[in-house]
Amino acid sequence: MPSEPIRNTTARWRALDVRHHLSPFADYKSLKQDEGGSRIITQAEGIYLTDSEGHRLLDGMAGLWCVNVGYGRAELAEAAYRQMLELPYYNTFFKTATPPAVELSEKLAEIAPEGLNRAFFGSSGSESNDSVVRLVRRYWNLRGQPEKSHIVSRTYAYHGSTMASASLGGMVGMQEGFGLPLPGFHHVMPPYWFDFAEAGETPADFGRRAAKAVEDKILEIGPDKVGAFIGEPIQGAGGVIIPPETYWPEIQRICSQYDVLLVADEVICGFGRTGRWFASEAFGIAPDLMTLAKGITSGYVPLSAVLVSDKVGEVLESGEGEFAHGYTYSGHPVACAVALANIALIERDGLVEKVRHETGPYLAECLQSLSDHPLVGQVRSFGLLGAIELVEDKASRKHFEPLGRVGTLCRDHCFQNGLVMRAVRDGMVLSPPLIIETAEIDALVETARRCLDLTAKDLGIAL
Ligand code: PXG
Repeated sequence: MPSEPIRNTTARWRALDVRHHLSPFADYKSLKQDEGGSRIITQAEGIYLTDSEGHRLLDGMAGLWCVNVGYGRAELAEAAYRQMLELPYYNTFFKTATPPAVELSEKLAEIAPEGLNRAFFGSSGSESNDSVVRLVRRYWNLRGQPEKSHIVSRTYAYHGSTMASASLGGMVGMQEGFGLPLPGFHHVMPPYWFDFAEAGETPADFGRRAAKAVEDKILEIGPDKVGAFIGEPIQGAGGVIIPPETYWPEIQRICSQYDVLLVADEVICGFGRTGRWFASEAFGIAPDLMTLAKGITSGYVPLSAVLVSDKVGEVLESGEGEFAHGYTYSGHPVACAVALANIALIERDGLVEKVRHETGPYLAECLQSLSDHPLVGQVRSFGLLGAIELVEDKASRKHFEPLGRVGTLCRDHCFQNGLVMRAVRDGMVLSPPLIIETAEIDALVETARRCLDLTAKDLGIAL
């Protein structure tokens, strides 16, 4: 008797997930025992995901802040296919390179802010931030100041999940129990007015105080020991923390004054997310190093880069000996070919301008309409990055206790109602694909309001 064919069913996939698959950032006990495995996503088109049971979800997070051109773009699949037939792999070690790697380096130099003319490739934001640590140390070694190896970062920063990039990051949960941060990594308060400002402190004053925390830290460690400051122009995974206008100009001044390299982590902010090619342009930041990933290929294949300024590049190129660092897949030809096709799509469809002039302002306006909701303490957005803070008391900006519970309630309602919106503590965060249309933003915000109502109902709050 022929054996029963293996059927691809939800039950089978979930069973395999429980038995064999360890997901990142998961509570294995509860995922495997209580929930019976992960929700299985099988398809996607435009801004919508489909799960294995046929439910359709509006992806308000563009995957993990990365699917900038939306799902199902044949141009990217074709670019990968063509490159795989032509040259699926060759490395960029030992004095070799490939056309896609050098063509992409040039294209990035063209679209990046002034003076960032060189690229060092990796396959993830974490890898590229490890490369940042190496580049900072190499630079100061070549400058004859090897003791300038310390790096200053911020609480709630997310720079990746390797040992070095999680040390750069400011997520305590990723450090405790793992012997992190490694020595030489320091953290100061983020420019997060909503949670960190004192009563009556204006955003402008607070922005200056948050920048001064960086200066104080540099002075505490000693400017002769601090090699770099790293920051996301807008902190993404930390909760879409948009700094006051006074913050970045002060950071720029402080870094110049103490001869500290300024690193902009644009892994989330880059490739049109903020209505500029890079958020550094919007905030007037002139970085010495810039980390890119995610939107560089719209997440279709893994790729990342560190863009290196002329100032740093000239020192690297004038020093004796090799830079002993790199990855098998640095400058992977297929990934670079997909990145080139992705950038061409962003240009052809005018997505940067669309976010800046049309959908960014429209999202801001629609989010504003949620401010009257009893749970909403603040809405904020910049381009297509948005956040809705849920609070117990609007006037004092007091959060519910324990922090994170209400955000999770709201997120679960969103999922049940066809919307992917993440919770960071009790902030609901949004980062939809850049192809989203205004009518789809209406649908997104309408669902969000419905889910806020359901959350309020759970909490016994009258509407
Ligand atoms: N820098 C920034 C600013 C990021 O947001 C990384 C570096 C690391 O990139 P890789 O490719 O190594 O993951 C990130 C990644 C979340 C979430 O839950 C955010 C990220 C990754 C996973 C989850 O918000 N950001």
